[in-house]
Amino acid sequence: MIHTPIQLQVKKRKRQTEQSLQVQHEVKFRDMTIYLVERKMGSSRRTFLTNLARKKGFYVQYDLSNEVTHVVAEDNEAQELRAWLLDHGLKDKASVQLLDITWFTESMAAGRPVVVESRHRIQGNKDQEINCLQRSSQKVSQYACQRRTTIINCNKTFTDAFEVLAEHAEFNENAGRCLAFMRATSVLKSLSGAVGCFGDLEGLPCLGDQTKAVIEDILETGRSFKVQEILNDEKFQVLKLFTSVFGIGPKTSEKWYRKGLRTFEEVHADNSITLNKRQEAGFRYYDDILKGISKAEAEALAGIIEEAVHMIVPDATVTLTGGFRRGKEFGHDVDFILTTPESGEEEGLLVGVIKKLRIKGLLLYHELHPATFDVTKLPSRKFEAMDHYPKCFLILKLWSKLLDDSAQADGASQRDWRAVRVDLVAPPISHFAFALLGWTGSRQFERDMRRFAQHERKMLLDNHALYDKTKQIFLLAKTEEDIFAHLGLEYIEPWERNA
Ligand code: DCT
Ligand code: MG
Repeated sequence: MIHTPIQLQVKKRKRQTEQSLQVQHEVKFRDMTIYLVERKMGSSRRTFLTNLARKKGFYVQYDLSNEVTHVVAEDNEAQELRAWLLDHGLKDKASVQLLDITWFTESMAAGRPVVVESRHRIQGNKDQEINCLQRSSQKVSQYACQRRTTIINCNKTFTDAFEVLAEHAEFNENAGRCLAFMRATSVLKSLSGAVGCFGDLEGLPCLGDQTKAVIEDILETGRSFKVQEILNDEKFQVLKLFTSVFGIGPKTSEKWYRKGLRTFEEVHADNSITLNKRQEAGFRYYDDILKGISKAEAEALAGIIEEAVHMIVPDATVTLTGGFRRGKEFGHDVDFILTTPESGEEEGLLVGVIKKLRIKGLLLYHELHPATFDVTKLPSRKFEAMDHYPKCFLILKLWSKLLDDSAQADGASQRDWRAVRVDLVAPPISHFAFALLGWTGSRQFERDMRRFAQHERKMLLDNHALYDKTKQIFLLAKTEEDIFAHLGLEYIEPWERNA
């Protein structure tokens, strides 16, 4: 059958309407937008796969917009596919991943996006691939707040190594070296593909000679000798063990190491050591806290906190922040921001919530830090300083029965609950946007946003406010978008802030 142009238009419109009328499924994986290439796949298979992915919580688009992050094709040769995509309006080729259908089917089977491996990529000849990564690297900003970093890290081999080096530098109180490795980690995490050869690093910011030497080692031998040496070092292992306890930082760990202590048993047996309340709780719930918290557990906790909050202030709001707001599947704690419609009720709310949690038998440990808020001292120049909002650090009892997955129950100890770390912070409602931005993190993203504000805009940003030094005024913000706009930055979604 031959279609006239008008028939074709009608058919196209009909198809678009059909697509827009489809059942709306909840999007679980917000940090990626998939586009399935119809070329060679055929329209009915494409529709089938689209529906399947949407049902599983993936966001699939029919149009090749700038939002697309993952292009999936079947039986397409690399060069032909690239030409076809350019022809169909793909603009920012460097930031999308070109993936074979195997990545898609594996992700459907797993019920979540599987990590992109090089076997999933649709690759032309090697030279083209290298050039492709180089071209994208020229645009990489030195500031994390100008990069989009999802939880998908294509360069884990390198970033794991850098994280060891950063921690080692921190233990040795070498803050500059620590920051250098953290910045390099953050740049590599933002790349849409894996670094495959030394040439790929050209044009990338924040990579010094030392970081490049580590990458070169890994590229050549699959590992870094320096990192291996640190991992095998007794002192590093002991400091890592001690700092893994809630309440014990590098300074205390170093002190204990110098005393000759190497194990928890030795710490407990040493009569000259008096643990503070936080450290006691850290040891008591060590195994539980070390395990980390899943997204399902974070959601269950949100319900518990909301219930307690609403018993004190019925119209208060509870907002999940920290790593979970950035789309992470696991975290070491759960961070919530509480706000009340009336400024001034914040601290009372925290006290009340702690009381309710205690009555319910859920409070295992609490530490309340009252507000040290002094408006005349704003904005703070101490970028790394704790903010001044009232907050509390808690360890709560999470009943296994609250979770759908009974496998979450602590089988080993036969307990039907586990201890989890929760942070609550309660800024005045007028400061909500700044607190939300600050507590969403990541730490590197926040650091770079403050650095960008100061060096590029002559502004001071912290968890409380944004100050324009040239105009000598505070810039008000109701939303995070307002803050990005004041700074002249493109908005970066929370799930793109995993720097
Ligand atoms: N933060 C802050 N001031 C603090 C502590 C934290 O502004 N005194 C910010 C930085 C990141 C965010 O709050 C959450 O902190 P964490 O819970 O330590 O980090 P996370 O990104 O949530 O990671 P994790 O999954 O390990 O909890
Ligand atoms: Mg957290």
